[in-house]
Amino acid sequence: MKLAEPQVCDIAVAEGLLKNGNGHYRKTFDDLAGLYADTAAFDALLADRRGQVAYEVTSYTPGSKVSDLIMGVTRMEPGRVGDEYFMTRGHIHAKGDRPEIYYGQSGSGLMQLESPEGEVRLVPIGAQTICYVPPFWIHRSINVGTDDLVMMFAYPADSGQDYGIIERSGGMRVRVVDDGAGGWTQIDNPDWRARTEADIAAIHADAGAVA
Ligand code: S6P
Ligand code: ZN
Repeated sequence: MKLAEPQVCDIAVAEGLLKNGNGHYRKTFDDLAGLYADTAAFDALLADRRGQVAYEVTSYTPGSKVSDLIMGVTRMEPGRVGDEYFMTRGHIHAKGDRPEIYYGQSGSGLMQLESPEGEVRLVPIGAQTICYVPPFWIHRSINVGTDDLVMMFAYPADSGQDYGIIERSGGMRVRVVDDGAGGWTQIDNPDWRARTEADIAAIHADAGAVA
């Protein structure tokens, strides 16, 4: 059996990039319409920063089998839209039972996790923090610092991402905002709608687990 060759990549921490990978995408602020609560503040930000990168992902994908791992780096700009800190779109893995690890490289972030039933966890991530995102948790990263947030990640290559789950519930259950003293605090998202039993059952049915 011909085995895959090892792949060696470097994490350029200051640039926030994985070098020698095979994937790279950027999300500009224009791509993030609808993500933040304060739409007037978002429009003001866009007027200044249209076309500029909010976050970017560089990665290495060896293949698409469950037995492969995708590894990569997310770099996110610091800042806020109104009171709300910059964040990624967030998703659940399309095969919901696929886990992920995030490994902080620089900056100050949070991993926001939400279970299908609506439990919330906010896990601080700094350099050298490694966070295990268990199966079935919706996850997004948030930059609560004043510098770029750079995190390495790895997850099974057949996981896929379902972004609609957050839109369907009116956003995630809490929003992370400036606490007025240079830190962060969480507030309830009044638009959030709990998932139904049928929604939750569908998430588990899409697990894709091998028995
Ligand atoms: C993929 C993994 C990361 C994120 C990246 C951007 O499962 O969690 O690669 O894709 O941090 O976040 P998002 O929410 O825009 O995909
Ligand atoms: Zn993920």
